[in-house]
Amino acid sequence: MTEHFEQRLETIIREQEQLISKINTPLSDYNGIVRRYRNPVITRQHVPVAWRYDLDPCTNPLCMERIGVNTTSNSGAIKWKGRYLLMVRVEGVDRKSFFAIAESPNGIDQFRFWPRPVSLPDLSPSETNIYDIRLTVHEDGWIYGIFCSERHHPEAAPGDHSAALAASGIVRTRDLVNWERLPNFSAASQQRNVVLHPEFVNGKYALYTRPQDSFILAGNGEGIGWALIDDLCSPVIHSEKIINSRQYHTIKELKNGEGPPPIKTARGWLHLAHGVRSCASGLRYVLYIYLTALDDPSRLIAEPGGYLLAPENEERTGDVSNVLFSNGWISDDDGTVYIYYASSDTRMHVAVSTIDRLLDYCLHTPRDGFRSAESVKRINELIDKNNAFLERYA
Ligand code: M1P
Repeated sequence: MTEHFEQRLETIIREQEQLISKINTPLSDYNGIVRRYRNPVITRQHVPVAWRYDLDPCTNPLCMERIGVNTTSNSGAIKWKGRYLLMVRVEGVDRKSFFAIAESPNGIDQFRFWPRPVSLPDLSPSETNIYDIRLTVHEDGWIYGIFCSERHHPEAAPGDHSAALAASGIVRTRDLVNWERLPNFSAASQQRNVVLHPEFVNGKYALYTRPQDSFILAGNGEGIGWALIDDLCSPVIHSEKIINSRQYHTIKELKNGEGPPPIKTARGWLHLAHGVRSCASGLRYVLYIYLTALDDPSRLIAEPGGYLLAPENEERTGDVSNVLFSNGWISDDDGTVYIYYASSDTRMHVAVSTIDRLLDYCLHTPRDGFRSAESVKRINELIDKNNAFLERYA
């Protein structure tokens, strides 16, 4: 080995180890609902050196990176054998995404990738890109992963190399190592952000869907949909009803999409979703929460106005700026909720809350009044209540 090669490799490995073992700390800025952490939990610098570098000094004497990684973002999440696992969307510099699992002992730092990326069964040569997996531990005993399966639009005009079609792919596993691929969902429209509900509903598999007219825009797709299907081995979405709508002048006026599978709580199914609006700087993605009924997960019972989390500080810039996106959270036995979110399609973060706090937020934050006058009315009501309280105890 040349001295240069040896030194450089030693530096690369040492710096990566320092990054992985760095302790994460909560930020002091806290609204009582959800607490952010200082460091991203996974970045492209976390991706194993052996996936990127040829470690043989004879074939890589200058110790250069051979396979570059662009981003590590939108990750599914699961607690598995006492460890916190993220199934990360890793995107190469060639723009192709794939999945790779990283695990942490505590959910907030020390995420380390498993030795190899996930190799999913390859269904069709036309499938160009896969991303945004949601992991559902289903009561049928399988762990399912539903993800976006993208291909070039078969009817794209000559010379149009951008038109794409989004469908939803399904895999299932019992050990997170061996994956069985099922046929992609068949549906009337393009579909992204399809999420499997963890329990049977009326004896059927239940899905959160996101009908969309085109690859980017929801168009006439009015929001997050709900569909029941008999069989995931020949999965056909026959009909959908909208359970969480888009609305003018809200955080989700352009489109919205279900995040991770909902969490079952004593007060209802707790959902995390993303809402998108259009502005001068492009599309702005924020995260919001809503609650549906335990006896009917498609019935909305509470939805606070506005967002839970929006891009802040360094989160605002990246590969696709002004975006927060989440497709994974973990609810621990003690009630702690780890919300894993990507900022600007570039890096993964964690924000921590509890079931009690999220329910309190959901049930006691005013709903969106849809008009400025309503917003002022709500603030005045709170001021009146506070004044009455303060007078009573003065
Ligand atoms: O770039 C922001 C997001 O854009 C898409 O979101 P949606 O599914 O709501 O259209 C996805 O490509 C997502 O991966 C990405 O983070």
